Amino acid sequence: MIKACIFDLDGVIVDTAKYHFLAWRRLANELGFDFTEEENEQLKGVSRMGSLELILQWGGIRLSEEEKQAWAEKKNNWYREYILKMQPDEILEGVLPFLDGLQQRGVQLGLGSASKNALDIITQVGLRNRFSSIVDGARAPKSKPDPQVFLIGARDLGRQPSECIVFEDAAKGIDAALNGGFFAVGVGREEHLGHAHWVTPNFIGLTLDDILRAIHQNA
Ligand code: B16
Ligand code: MG
Repeated sequence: MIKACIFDLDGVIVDTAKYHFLAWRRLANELGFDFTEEENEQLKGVSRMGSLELILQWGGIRLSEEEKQAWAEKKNNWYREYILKMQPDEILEGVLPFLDGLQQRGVQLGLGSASKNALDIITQVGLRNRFSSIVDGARAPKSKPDPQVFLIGARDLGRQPSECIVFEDAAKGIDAALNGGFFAVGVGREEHLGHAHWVTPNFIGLTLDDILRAIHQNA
């Protein structure tokens, strides 16, 4: 029986991935190189410092620990300029009716994000009070594919992982959910998320029954 749904934030509830990309790209450009949207895909669900390490590798750049901290802070300030302007109309299409449907059925809602900005984003788009558990990058320092972020969420809600569905847009987030023993639904493209129990392009018109049918067929 599914008692709770735990949602990733970036790329599932809102499209902040585009703001991360703009801010990281600005950092790369200032350091004298560039990277592609395909490379950016590898940053989804990865912590801030983990993302910086990858980007510096792509650019073939070595920095001291102090320099890395300074660049990560710069990037975060650029990123925050975008997120602090976010409005409720940036909630991805289909998400609100889907959350409504879950709440009407008494399914608990949790948020599980690697982002240390998660609370600000969810407040900005007016969804903070919807979630009974919010686990962000500060509460769960271990980066996905470690299941820590979702395990803390399940514990907050008083549920076993086998009673929860995790919704994720990142391949590493699906790994994290599977590593923790959760049902995993990929939100995005099959080619990136094919290892999930089921993949949907988005939440438009989706119901919990559609998902239960699909994940039980694929389990
Ligand atoms: P911050 P999610 C993740 O959020 C993003 O996908 C990832 O690109 C980002 O580097 C990470 O949060 C950390 O974000 O710099 O705001 O702490 O997808 O797990 O909600
Ligand atoms: Mg994400």
